[in-house]
Amino acid sequence: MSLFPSLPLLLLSVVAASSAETGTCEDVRKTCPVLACGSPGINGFPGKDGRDGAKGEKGEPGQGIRGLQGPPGKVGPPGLAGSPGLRGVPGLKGDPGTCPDCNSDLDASEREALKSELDRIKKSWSWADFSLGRKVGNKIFLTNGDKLTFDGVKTLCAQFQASVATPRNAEENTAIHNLAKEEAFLGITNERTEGQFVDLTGSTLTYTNWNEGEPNNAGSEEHCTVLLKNGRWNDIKCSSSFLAVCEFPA
Ligand code: MMA
Ligand code: CA
Repeated sequence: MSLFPSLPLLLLSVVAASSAETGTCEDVRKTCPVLACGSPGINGFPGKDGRDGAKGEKGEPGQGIRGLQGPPGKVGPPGLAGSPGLRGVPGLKGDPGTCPDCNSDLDASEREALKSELDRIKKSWSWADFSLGRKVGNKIFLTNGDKLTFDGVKTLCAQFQASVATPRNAEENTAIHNLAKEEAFLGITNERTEGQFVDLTGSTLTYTNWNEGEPNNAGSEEHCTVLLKNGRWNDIKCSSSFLAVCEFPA
């Protein structure tokens, strides 16, 4: 037998080698002539749905029309107070007042006469250094020489639209001291609150000149004040009688 295969067998080998790559029925039949080729089958049903894919990236904003504006927010806290406004225009002039006790029936010449008489009296007090009176600042201290209880002095002074002498400083205290040659009541009491001496308007004193050891409320019944002969003060019984000194506006 020859060393080389026959030519037809060699060709068949070459065809068989190439048919393995294409795989049609025709090709297969060439390698296996026993097989008969039929018409192609119809397509099978689609396979089941695959798994969900990975989530996609966020899309671009939509192009729809903008929604309506929301309602206003809550009211905020009150702001700081503003600076004061400008001064208003002055009001209208008021109606004339009534004055039942002021001699409105005086004619012009009578009023003028009264005014000059008052000026004359004021002027005389301004230089006066009488034994019965002393002027200090805008006050005149006067005495009529009477010795009265504290209530008696208050009543006397009130009759002249005056008040009981009340020294507000050392100068006034000296003026009363020079006027009074004996102990004189001052307009200073603690009748309302023991331990608290006040003036006759109830105001706290801003000037005092108590004698040594005073006020001592001796016998628990000293609620009035006298100016002693040494010019200092002593608390004393209101029912005792001392010199009456009044003070007048000048
Ligand atoms: C003493 C002294 C005073 C007191 C009087 C009362 C003479 O002074 O005790 O404080 O007010 O007595 O007479
Ligand atoms: Ca006393």
